Amino acid sequence: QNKMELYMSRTFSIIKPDATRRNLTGAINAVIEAAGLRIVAQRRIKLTQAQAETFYGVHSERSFFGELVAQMTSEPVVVQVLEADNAVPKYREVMGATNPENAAEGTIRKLFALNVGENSVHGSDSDENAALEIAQFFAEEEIVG
Ligand code: RTP
Ligand code: MG
Repeated sequence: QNKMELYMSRTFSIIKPDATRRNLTGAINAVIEAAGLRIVAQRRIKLTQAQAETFYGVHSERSFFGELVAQMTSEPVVVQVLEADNAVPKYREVMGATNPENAAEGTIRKLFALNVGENSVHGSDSDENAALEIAQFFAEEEIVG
């Protein structure tokens, strides 16, 4: 095992319905790949109500929860596993701020997001959550690094 592999880590990504609806899967993947993140697993699915509620369970008491679940189940999403050096913080940087009005130039949300709810992508916020989220959608043998 070389040094590169030793420091590789994973994050979980979702290309959200507002983006798949506008045919932006490829454009978003191009930004992801240009930033040095490798797409090591990917599947297009329609989230069920239960899957979306489980996935965003941490936000269940928030005012926007109903809207968030409705939005995430409205149309297909693309679930992905991304691999890189420091994958979690790297992808958060590539995504940009939650509200696209605050997102930096060149970030996915600055380029493509419509508003704070329809913000085109999800990315894990910690290594711990990344592992949990990946396990919710992918078997280990589906992830090919
Ligand atoms: P995500 O979990 O989707 O990667 O986004 P995030 O970490 O940047 O933001 P988070 O605070 O975890 O919120 C999750 C998602 O909920 C929606 N949201 N809507 N209407 C609102 O004020 C509001 N705030 C958050 C967004 O879709 C956000 O990505
Ligand atoms: Mg979050």
